[in-house]
Amino acid sequence: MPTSLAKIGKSFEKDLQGATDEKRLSDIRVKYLGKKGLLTSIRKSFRELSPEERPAAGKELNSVVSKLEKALEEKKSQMELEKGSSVEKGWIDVTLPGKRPPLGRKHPITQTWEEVTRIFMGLGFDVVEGPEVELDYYNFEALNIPKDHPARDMQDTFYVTEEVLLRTHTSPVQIRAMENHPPPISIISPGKVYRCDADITHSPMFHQVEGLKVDKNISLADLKGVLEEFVHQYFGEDTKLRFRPSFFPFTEPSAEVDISCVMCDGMGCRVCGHSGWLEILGSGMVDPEVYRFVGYDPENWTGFAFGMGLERIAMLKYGIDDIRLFFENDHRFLEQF
Ligand code: 2U9
Repeated sequence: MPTSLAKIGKSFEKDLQGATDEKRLSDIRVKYLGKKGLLTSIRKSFRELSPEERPAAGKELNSVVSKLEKALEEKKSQMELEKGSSVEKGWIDVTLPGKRPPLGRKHPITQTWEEVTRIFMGLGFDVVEGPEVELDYYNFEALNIPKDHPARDMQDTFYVTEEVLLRTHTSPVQIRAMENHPPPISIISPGKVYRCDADITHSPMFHQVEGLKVDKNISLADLKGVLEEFVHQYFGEDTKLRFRPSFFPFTEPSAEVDISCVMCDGMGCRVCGHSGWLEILGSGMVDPEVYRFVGYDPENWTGFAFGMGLERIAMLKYGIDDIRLFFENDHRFLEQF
């Protein structure tokens, strides 16, 4: 009898281990504990034992039945637990660091915008923004570019109506600011501008920062000082500047500013066309004619202005050779900033 019980116990353990679902568990219960089950048939066989033998045999059998019932209950609870979520199963270590979602970053032009405005704010300039859809008057007329002026051909303009257009530079922002504020004034105007032009260095929409400072006794020396400080902060302390005479209808005298090539340090390379210099911006003393449009007295006030393309200075700083990369939103490009 004990041998037979031991055998049944072993067989039960094996069956239980192999049970993967509740149906199988129920079959095992029937096989061992059911009406015609193995242990039930052993209990029936006790009739053949003598009255003295029966109590001990019964006790041993009851103990085995209890063990089997307990094992079946435990297995059932385990199965129910496994059916729940990972947290219910108790398998998750909630103290482990979570999965970090991939983080976005600022567009390189936004970063350039912020860096440039930070530098000029440090030099005492306020930041002013204005409309991208402008009147012909603010974009051209008040900047000393009348309708028949040849300078209008310099910029291919997107016109909305005869008098309304997409601004071709942020200069109208400065005109509006001067109209509303008496001198002295010291502002920069970053923003989107539009020109009908597209190739590897030109985009129909690009970003500019223009600056304007009008005060008593402002001279070219002030302009040079401010631009030198900007270039040193943005491109590096060792960068050299060169002022070349130029012409703009709204500044007189005018100068274009070159910096020593950031790629070859002025030695001459493919990027600077072997000249050692890169053109980065235009500038000059505000033409007294512009003051007439905004009601400033050119006898009392002088000032300087400058303008630069954000894409251009970012391309030079980071060695980017195609402006379209800024607008394609290819993550492989954007991720590098
Ligand atoms: C006022 C008076 C004068 C702003 C200026 C430039 C020279 C200039 C270009 C640089 C590259 C535009 O992005 S670009 O194509 N700009 O060369 N801009 S002076 O002069 C002003 C502005 C406002 C009232």
